[in-house]
Amino acid sequence: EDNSCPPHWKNFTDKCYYFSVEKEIFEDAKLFCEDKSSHLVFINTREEQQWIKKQMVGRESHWIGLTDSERENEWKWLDGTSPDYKNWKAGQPDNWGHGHGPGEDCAGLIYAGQWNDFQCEDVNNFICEKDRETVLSSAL
Ligand SMILES: [Ca+2]
Ligand SMILES: [Ca+2]
Repeated sequence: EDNSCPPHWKNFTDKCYYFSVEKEIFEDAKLFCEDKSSHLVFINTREEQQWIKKQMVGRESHWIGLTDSERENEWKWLDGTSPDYKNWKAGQPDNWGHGHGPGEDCAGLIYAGQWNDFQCEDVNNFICEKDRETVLSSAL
């Protein structure tokens, strides 16, 4: 058991992850993570994607830190970087307008961990990520 992540956070590599019990719209999920000195998860590798998928129980969708709200179809992580690794479900992102209003500009994980673009005002679970804190042993 690695206890260098806070209670209720799970460790993978050098990161800690929080899988919410809360459901929020994208912006409030983003603020929730920031309030915990973290950010909505950035999924950068297949290994990270597979680990996250394994942690997801049930069929709830989870926000990730990916949006094209600045420019349509230009998906960026919340730190401004463009995704290299991607795991979109076939046919997504589709910017579906639901027959009215704006399209879908905020990404999340659906069942089986594949990515879908949702309307940012949808209410979903979410995953926060932060660096694992380095525990320094005192040499004094
Ligand atoms: Ca979009
Ligand atoms: Ca979609």
